[in-house]
Amino acid sequence: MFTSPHPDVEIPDLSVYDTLFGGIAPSDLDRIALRDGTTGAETSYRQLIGQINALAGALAAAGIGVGDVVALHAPNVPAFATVFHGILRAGATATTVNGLYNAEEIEAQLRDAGATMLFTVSPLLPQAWAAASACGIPSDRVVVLDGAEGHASLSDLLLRRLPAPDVSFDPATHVAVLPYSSGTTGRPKGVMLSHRNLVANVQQSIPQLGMVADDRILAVLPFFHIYGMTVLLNLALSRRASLVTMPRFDLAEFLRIIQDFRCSYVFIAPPIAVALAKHPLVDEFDLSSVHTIFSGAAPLDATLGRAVEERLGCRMRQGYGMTELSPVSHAIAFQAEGASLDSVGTTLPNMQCRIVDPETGAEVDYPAEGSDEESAAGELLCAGPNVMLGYLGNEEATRETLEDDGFLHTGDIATVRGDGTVRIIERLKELIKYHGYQVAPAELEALLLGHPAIADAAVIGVLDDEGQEVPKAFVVLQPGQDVTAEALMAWVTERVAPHKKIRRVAFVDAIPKSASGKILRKDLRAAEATPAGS
Ligand code: 4UW
Repeated sequence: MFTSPHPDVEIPDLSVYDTLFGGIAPSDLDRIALRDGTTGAETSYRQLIGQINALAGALAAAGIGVGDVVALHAPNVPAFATVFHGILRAGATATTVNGLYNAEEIEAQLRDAGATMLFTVSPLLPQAWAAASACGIPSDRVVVLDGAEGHASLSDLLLRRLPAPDVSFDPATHVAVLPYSSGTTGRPKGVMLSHRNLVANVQQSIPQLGMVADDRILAVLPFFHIYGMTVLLNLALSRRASLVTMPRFDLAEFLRIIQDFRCSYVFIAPPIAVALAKHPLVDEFDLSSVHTIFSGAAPLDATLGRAVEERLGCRMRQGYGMTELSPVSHAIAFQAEGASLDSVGTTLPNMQCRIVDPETGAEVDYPAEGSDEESAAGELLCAGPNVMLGYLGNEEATRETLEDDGFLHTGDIATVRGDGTVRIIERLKELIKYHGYQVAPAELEALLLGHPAIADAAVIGVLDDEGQEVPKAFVVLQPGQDVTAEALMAWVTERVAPHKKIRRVAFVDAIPKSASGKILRKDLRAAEATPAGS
């Protein structure tokens, strides 16, 4: 195995709340924790901590505490931080729900997670309420942050000014959050992350991500996803930086907020890098406040990254991680001037990694430390204090992903170089990333099989003209059936969140399958890489 080139960091044996806010310096209380990028409204650390405690008190009074799961379904608004940390402060578990989900998708997560309460916002209430009521969650347990008739609002709960409860649990085993991820195979599963997992990942990320209290950090990556949750809601707040929230991506608004709020540190996914490198609008804004742009969640093209650095006159960095790793496992250090963008950087402190042949499980030979050599490619496995406890209620999936010795299968093919940098070569697992959002092929395949004209189907990710991944379906029609690609895509669009749309369709005679009936995605990908007619 190989380890981090960085010295280990101390991981306090505390809850997320106690780590982040327990020992806050009095001089930090009046710093601004959150700025609403849309309205400009400010929340200080003092106000945020007061709200977190008041919400925890109201939750406790409603009987919510250790053992309960509360769903949080909202775009990036400052109140998200209050609710997220309030749920954890009350000892309950937060399951964060994608704001783009339709009622059926929300319901599936609420049921699987066993949520008994839901926080949402008024524009998302129709689908949230449909899902909650289908699961038997009563209207008084559906709280609308900005208020709506028939439901409590966040301010109703905060105005009760109830003291936070005394809760006790073991940070190492108590589940703090349940984000959903499809992992290496199948449908989305609840990823059990403990308080210790989240606390560890904050401490592990500090040396390489280098945020400081004077940073104004643009929070456009969704808080519900583990990247935004850990890097923005936990890490940035632990550094006493200021988060500038943006509820949804829109290029002009993104650029305006950076300019007007003088944002210094911006976390993105690769499609935003494409816009920053190429879009003419970028020249119309003053982006001189930005010192660093950090990309993650999908592969960043090195040339594209350089183009962004040159155009904006800032440093570009890349990180890698996955929900099951809380999520950060690798990052190009903030301080590494001139670092090549062709890697995801070095392993975080307190972690161990292996690269193994995915067929045989044999470990590759690692290059000598400091040499220019690169190992052979294989599946990356990671161990450390940030590795999840397991998948909720799915021991089989947990066993397939997590080895007994604590190493987690990432499902990504990687190499490591003598300088400790890791390169992600390709994805071995089924997962598709559309603009950094997870799309589980198994979910789309099950949906397609429910279409009356379809006999068989498989879904993989293919690259569009910008080099970004999009879902493509291979479809076998029932004998005598006729349906156009456009009609099929429209049919899927009506039934899934926008990021899960099928964007390409190919009609084929058969889906390649192994003897055991597994879809041979490798063969579909290989056929895709070979130009038609060759
Ligand atoms: N290059 C190639 C990358 C990369 C990548 C992710 O939805 P999940 O489970 O989780 C994430 C987490 C992203 C992330 C976490 C911490 C961090 O610092 C950072 O960058 C600043 C990003 O996306 O998807 C996990 C899967 O996404 C792919 C890879 O396949 C991984 O298993 N992935 N980052 N830089 N691929």
